[in-house]
Amino acid sequence: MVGSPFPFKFLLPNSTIPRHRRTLLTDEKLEYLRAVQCLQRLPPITAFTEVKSRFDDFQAVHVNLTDRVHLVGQFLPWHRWFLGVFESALRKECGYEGANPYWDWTKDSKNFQTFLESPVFHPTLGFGSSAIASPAVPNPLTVEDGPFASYNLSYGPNGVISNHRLMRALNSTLLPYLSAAMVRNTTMQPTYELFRTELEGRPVTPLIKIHDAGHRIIGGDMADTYSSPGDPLFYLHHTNLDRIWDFWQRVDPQQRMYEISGRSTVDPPYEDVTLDFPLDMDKLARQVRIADVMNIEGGVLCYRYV
Ligand SMILES: [Cu+2]
Repeated sequence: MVGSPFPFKFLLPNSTIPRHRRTLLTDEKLEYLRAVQCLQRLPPITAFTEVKSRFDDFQAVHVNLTDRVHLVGQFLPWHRWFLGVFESALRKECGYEGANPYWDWTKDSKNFQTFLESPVFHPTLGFGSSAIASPAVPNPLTVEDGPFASYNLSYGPNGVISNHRLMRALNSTLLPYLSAAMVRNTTMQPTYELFRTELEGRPVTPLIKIHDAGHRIIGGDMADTYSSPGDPLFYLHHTNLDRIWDFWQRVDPQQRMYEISGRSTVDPPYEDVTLDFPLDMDKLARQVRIADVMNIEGGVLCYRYV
């Protein structure tokens, strides 16, 4: 395996993983993929229409809360808590002992060939093929291999009920937006307000940024704002965004572990989020406040990125 994509973060307690290692071992990859497949077999705890597994629970809650947690100040804290709850389900219900892995796509974005060769698309040690469209076979394409190829998703684009298998449609034109320079441009922003808008992308910004580029470059289910958690790659991409936020926070922890801003709703009347703002997870988990997830090593979370 080249470079260090598909690396990981680890939990502080009882961790035996050496600090310097940045890439998951084969066993650890298989163990993560097994745990996600396990969630796809467990019965749901939410009551949304057509939800048939614990994996679908997360997609359905995301679909239902999408309009409240994107394009707003709570975008990053809400997704951090969502990832924490997902990881907790993997650990408590599926015996997973690791943490959410992240996908550092800067290691793969040199050109389209290196991108297609990314370990995340590996048919047995990754998330299955990239499904590249051609003039003869238009987008999006069904992912035909890998651990998630046979799973039947219940929600499709716009969160509409749609029974289908996982779809992707790789788009090479977005590669430049996933460069190390784009990440640097995000982390150099001096305020949370500038940072969060620089990260999230369209339609908060007129141009594509790292968040929307990561969704759109995969295409298919992953490209839809509502139903994207139907593609397990959602969790790797968002964990990486969470890592970038954590990196930005640690540049000036005294200030940035407490710095939050942005309107709390997409439509007026506008109100700015504060550290007291509640993060709703429906039936997936209890409601916490933004303050509870500002520090990944404290509050209701306990992990660190390596
Ligand atoms: Cu989202």
